[in-house]
Amino acid sequence: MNGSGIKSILSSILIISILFAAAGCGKGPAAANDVFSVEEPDNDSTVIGFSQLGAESDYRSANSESIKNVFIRSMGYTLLFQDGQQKQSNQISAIRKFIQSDVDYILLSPVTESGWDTVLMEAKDADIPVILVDRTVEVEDDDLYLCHVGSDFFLEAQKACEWLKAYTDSIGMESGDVHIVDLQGTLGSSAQIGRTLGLKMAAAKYGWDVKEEVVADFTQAKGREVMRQLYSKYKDINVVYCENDNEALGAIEAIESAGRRAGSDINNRNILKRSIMVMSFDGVSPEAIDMVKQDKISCIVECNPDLGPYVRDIIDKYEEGEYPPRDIYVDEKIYSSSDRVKSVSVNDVFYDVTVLEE
Ligand code: GZL
Repeated sequence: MNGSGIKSILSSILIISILFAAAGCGKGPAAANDVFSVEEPDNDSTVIGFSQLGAESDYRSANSESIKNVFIRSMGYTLLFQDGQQKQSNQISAIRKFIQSDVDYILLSPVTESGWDTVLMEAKDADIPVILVDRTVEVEDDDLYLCHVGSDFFLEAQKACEWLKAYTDSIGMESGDVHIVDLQGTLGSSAQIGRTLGLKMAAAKYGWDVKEEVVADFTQAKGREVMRQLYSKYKDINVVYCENDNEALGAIEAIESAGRRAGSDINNRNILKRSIMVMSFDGVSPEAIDMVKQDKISCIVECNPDLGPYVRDIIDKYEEGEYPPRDIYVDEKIYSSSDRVKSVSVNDVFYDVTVLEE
């Protein structure tokens, strides 16, 4: 690291310590809402600034841990971590501080897709490569980031909907009898955009009745609140499409507090025994996985949070002059409580279904 690099590290430590103190941190273990937390920097290390969008879900916590686990001092890195607390303004100010600190790379997990052109142009002008982690952005100039590594959210939705189609066919249920509500993730996030669009297109193709889409923000509390409202409004709901596991756990609470059962038996002739199906995405929360084993969640399409190794591989190769592909998508499974659907096909590619049993 040259002299200016050492100077910028020292300035970043100064910035971080000021912020650390301002956030009331530095007293005991780091608080969950630290704006900055940093491992002791080493002047010869590669400095990574990571703007994480928040800590709203089990996926998010696992995703943050995955990045923190790979960019460690013993491996030659210094990680500056910022929890944006679901606010784009926090993420933009963090990116600007990373630029002032002259970091070597910026990682961004953007809370929503739009509004990044200006700050990413500032990073480009500072000659700092930006890697999009998990979600992606919608920008005028695709040259504003090096690459995106994460999930194909539209494909995730296609897998979920093909599973639902195959499952309802297997129990002899007519498409017109499928009445769905969509508990959406954070509005404008690429995960929400892809998962909502996938359901819309499948419903149009198969003739399902999507009664309403309501934002549930990827959280359990909001999932519970929204499901309560929707159940009081529509008594014929038989499928709840949750755009992540935390919402699904909340929806199950609401279903059960209404005296109904969450499960796959949605076509039982005895209305008193008929279940309401809950579908979801992620497969990170152990509680959600357990709900599949209990047949309270019928299908989870995995959303793989373990992106740290992929990002480090991108950086290590880029340091050697190798440019990454534009988009790097991670492999993801499909979990189900039912063995009725063995696999699903999307665009002539087959994806196996993993049955989870108690
Ligand atoms: C998807 C990720 C989503 C998860 C949610 O990659 O952005 O955000 O599905 C999380 O759990 O809140």
